[in-house]
Amino acid sequence: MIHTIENSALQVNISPQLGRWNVQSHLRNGPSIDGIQLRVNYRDSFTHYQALNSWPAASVSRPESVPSPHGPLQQLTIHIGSDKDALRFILRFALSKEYPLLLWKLQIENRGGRTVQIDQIEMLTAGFIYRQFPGMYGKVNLSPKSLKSTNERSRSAPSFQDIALFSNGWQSWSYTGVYSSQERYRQTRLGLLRTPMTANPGTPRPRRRGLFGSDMFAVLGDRKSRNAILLGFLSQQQHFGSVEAWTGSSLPALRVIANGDGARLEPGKSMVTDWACLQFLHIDAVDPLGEYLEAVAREHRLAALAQRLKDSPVGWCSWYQFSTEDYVGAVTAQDIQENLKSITAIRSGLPLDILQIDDGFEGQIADWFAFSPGFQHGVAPLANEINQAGLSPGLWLAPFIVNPKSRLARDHPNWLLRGRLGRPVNAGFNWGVFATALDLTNPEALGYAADVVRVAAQEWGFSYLKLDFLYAGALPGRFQDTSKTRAQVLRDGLESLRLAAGEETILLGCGCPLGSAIGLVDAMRIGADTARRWLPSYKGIQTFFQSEPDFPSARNASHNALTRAALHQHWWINDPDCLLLRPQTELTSEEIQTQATVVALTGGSFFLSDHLPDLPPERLRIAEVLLPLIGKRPFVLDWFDSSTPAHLQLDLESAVGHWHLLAVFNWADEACQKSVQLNDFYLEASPEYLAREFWSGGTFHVSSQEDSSARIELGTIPAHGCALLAVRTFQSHRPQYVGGNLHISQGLEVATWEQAGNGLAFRLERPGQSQGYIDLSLPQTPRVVSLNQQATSWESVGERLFRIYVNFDRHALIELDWGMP
Ligand code: 9PG
Repeated sequence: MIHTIENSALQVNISPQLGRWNVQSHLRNGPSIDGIQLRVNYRDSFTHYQALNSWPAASVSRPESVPSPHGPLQQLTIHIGSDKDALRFILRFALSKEYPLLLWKLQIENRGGRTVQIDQIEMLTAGFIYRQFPGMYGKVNLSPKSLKSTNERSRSAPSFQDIALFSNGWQSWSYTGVYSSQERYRQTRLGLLRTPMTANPGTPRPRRRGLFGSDMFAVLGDRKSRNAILLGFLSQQQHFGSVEAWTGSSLPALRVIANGDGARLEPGKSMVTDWACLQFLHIDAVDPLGEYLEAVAREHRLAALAQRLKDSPVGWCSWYQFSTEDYVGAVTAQDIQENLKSITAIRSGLPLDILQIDDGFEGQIADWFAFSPGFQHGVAPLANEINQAGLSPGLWLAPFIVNPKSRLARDHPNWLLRGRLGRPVNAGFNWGVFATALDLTNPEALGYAADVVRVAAQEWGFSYLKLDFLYAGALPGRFQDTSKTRAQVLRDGLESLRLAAGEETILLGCGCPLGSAIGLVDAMRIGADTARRWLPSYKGIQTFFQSEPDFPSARNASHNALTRAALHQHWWINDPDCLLLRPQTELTSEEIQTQATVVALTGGSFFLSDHLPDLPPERLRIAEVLLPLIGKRPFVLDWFDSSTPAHLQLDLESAVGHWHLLAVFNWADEACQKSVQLNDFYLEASPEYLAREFWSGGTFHVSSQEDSSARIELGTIPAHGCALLAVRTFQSHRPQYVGGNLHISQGLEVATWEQAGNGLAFRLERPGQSQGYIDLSLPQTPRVVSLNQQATSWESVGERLFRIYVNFDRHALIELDWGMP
């Protein structure tokens, strides 16, 4: 007998006799997956077992409605015994009426007399990944069957060249992006120096072309039909989730795995997975991952949590100025004080809110209550000074990682997580050593980590904490509590840190497995560190390091800021890492403009990290034009088509009406002719557009009358450069704001806009002192132009285009008229 549940988006058919199920989209030509299997790999002290290849003695209960954070779910429950009847499995499928997702979870009960260890729970296997799979294989159908019946043979042949996978990286720094079927999964070449940091040990790391891993969720899609399947988990509270996908032939394959980590399940005990989740989606939907990301947010009850942070944080961080080439902190209290002084001095033009002290103040990583020689009096007096200056003090801490040379390692050897041979685990090579980690299931060790956070927030007075190297709380090892999965250990650890910090403290997660921190942190680093160079290097050597996918570099930081832009404001505020502006780095001015554009258009937090007393005014200006932050999540138009997205769109609105910011990036290592094809973006139809490029100031009239593919020729864009256009529908008979150099949005600075007859009056608003110009399109040449009732200079800069020079403090009222009185 086949059991069916369905909602408006999809239908699930379950065959307990076969131990298989399938799921299909209700859309005509929509995708489907057939012959799906589940599998549980477990062991006792003697033998490895595999369960659920068949479902012996399955009994299916009638669908029932159960309440959930996603509204009522229609749930189907299947009880399955194991071959030896020692383990019992309860499989639940659930559908919501409102949301297009399928959810399922598996509960495992140990009814036998022996403890078992759960290694891997395959929540879904379909299609052929490895030859050694026994039995029949399911099938993943991405492209519509019905296309085959049309005459267009060429279009109907589902070519594997068009299949691609969006893969999410393990933690903050880990590479995230889309792979085409001809590529290989990007991995570090530095082996055990780095894998403990940036890869989940339970996520497959295949080397074969077309075969990829992903963490927590992944999207398999067809670039031609634009159909895609999202698979993943709604939370990472019970298990870390991994996806493996094969794209190298016309029959793709998928596996969704909950990492069991060998956690022990004692007789009489049971465990349950997080919800696994499947969604059929359209690659070109406005917010393609939005349904899934919001379901994850609901699962963590994010809406109900206190909203500490509405606006993205703005501040200064000490790391990228005061660290050495080999990533060691070399900052002093005096450096902090000098920069505090500068921040206060330049505040009227550049309002920074947070001064965050990074790595280098502590006596040693793990010895958080001892201080380096540069911080004789600790950091509490600095927190006080920063507070006195009207800023929020921020502090970096890495509460789960341990330097083996620390006092803590010496004094509390039993707090360290150890591997099979009894040696402290490898947490990756950093600070010139192989770091190690705390065993967070040891209550004293976790108590210490939480106390560090409590003292920093509650006693020293830091209201913003950057909690770093958090992956160290999820390394594999022999935990004191052997019943816990690594996901449970990290989630519990992070919950303790949030509790210790208090609800009021702003927490930034960094080096953190993403899913574990949802609902616990306010902001999250979503990419590799930036650096003083475009490409990764170490101690000045670039050759071995430049292809490292998640090593500190401006390129790697910008890449993930784009590929993970979708998470912003769904799960937290994205942190794209600092923007380095000083001329003393190896970054070109185009690379800096590109990074500034990425940071501004992806909406996340904004931190500077230069020694401010030495920063030239023209560099400071780049920061000024980003404030106030726009804060919005953009459309990443080619998120599924380019490994590093090159097309961003942000729709904005102010007193001047609505307009579009379009960014085009040249990620190539050489200069390149670029043009903007307006119909690549989501614009309203119009016979003519008016566009202004922010960094060069060039203006363009683009007509689409004769040629439906309206195009802007941008000329040559240098290597790693970009163009940022503000595009507006042109209205020849009315005055129009075209843009200017006051703010990167080219329009949010306009607070009011009134036109009457041949006159125009509008107000500009900026955080402090502003000097620059704005460009207007006017039906005729103006007669007089005034700024706050004083005449101001202006000039004609093109056909009906006029540039008005402005210099004002916070508010400017611009008045002008044209033509006959
Ligand atoms: C302080 C730094 C800064 C930085 C954090 C984190 O791959 N790596 O070797 C690697 C080294 C350092 C690192 C990230 C990765 O930096 O992201 O902002 O706080 O720690 O030590």
